[in-house]
Amino acid sequence: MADTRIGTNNLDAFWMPFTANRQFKQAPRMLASAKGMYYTTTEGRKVLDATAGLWCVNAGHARPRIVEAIAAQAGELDYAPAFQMGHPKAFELASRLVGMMPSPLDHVFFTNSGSESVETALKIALAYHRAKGNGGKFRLIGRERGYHGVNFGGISVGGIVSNRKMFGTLLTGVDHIRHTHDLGRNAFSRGEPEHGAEFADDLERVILLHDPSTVAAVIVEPVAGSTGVLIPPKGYLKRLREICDKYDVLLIFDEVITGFGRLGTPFATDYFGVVPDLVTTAKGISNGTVPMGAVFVQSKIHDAFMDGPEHLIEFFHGYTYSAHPLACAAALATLDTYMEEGLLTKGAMDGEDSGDGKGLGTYWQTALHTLRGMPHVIDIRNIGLVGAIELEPMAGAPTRRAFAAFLKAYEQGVLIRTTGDIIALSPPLIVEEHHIDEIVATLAMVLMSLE
Ligand code: PXG
Repeated sequence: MADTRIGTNNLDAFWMPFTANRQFKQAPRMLASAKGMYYTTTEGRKVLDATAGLWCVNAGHARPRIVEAIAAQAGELDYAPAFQMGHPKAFELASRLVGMMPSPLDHVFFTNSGSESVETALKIALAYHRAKGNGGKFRLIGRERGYHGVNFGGISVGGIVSNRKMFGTLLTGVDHIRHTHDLGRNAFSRGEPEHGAEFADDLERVILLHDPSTVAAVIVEPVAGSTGVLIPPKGYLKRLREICDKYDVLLIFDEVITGFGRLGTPFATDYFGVVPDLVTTAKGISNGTVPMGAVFVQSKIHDAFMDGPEHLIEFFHGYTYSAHPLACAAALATLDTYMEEGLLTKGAMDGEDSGDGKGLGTYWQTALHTLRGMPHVIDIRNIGLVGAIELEPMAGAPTRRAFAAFLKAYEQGVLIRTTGDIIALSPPLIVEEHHIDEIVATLAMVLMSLE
């Protein structure tokens, strides 16, 4: 048995999430602290964070305003019951959040994670149709290669085989539309790919297959993150919206990753000019500090519940920690930081940024695409401050090449994410040109050294 002890820590006790536990415990990668764009490991090594933690630390690490807000809140009001009681910061945060969304998305329901936001949105969608007298609309539609967290609703509508196959029958009444990844036509696209708007027609096919009277909602990530940054073809999301309108099917955007500036706009709904009926968020809402999620809901949906006697609960759903005071304080300070520093448009292309007119998106795009032609690279794609480098899988050993890249990059002082044989990049939005240069130079070195 490998010695899995570090100091007095027995590494065996912690069953780590989504981790190759045995590999990790043979050579642990331990982070001790973080500041701005960098982590520091327990060995004292600095590692550039090219993943914003797990797509969540959009304003960079240990931002003083956020740290202070959390500390002060813990001393002032540590907890307030979430049901039948309130506290002012929850209402302040909700008002500020809906102010950032297009107008019919006028209400938010608070959760503690992306997974909980997804469950919440699916339940609202089903209950809405029932409240409108359309209880026969019970089907939920997801998409291949979709990731919507790990709870039962989320894995049911999710389209990742390994996240589903071990867990039995899942939700019934769920179907999936096809994904939009098409390297044959769209490899090395910059921003939205040209080809594939017609993939949206698969939604119409599935709705008609089951009959529209049985279909409640469809959920998609505007840009699929976890399965390797799959950017929607031009016109695709607009077409999904039209099909949903035609058949009275709710459109849910899962913006857990795309929300809060990742695409160079506050939300993906801004980027693509498509307004969904519900929007799920988490991660960047509190800069990854205190767990939090929020589901944005259109007024027509919210108002459908506000019926019946006023002393009765309208929606039987919620969490002990919905709108937790620490999370609210963290989120308010996070929004202040985003606004003051113009971070939500930092990933825009040159000339599109509302601040100094110089978005970093163009620099990011140009820098990433210099890796074209490097060994094993079969695609590079980017949008806002997200990028992906897809590698040719090793014959007979899928994922192995990308995992080797992850380990090498970490040794070389850059933290990246890999999924399948795809390297995904999503630096904090405070990233500067010299950090981008460092990420790209390290990746070039790593790619050259891969088997
Ligand atoms: N929806 C989407 C679109 C997500 O990306 C979730 C829901 C679930 O959120 P929680 O907070 O329950 O984890 C996510 C989470 C990765 C990676 O590296 C992505 C996520 C989480 C961890 C790693 O791609 N996305």
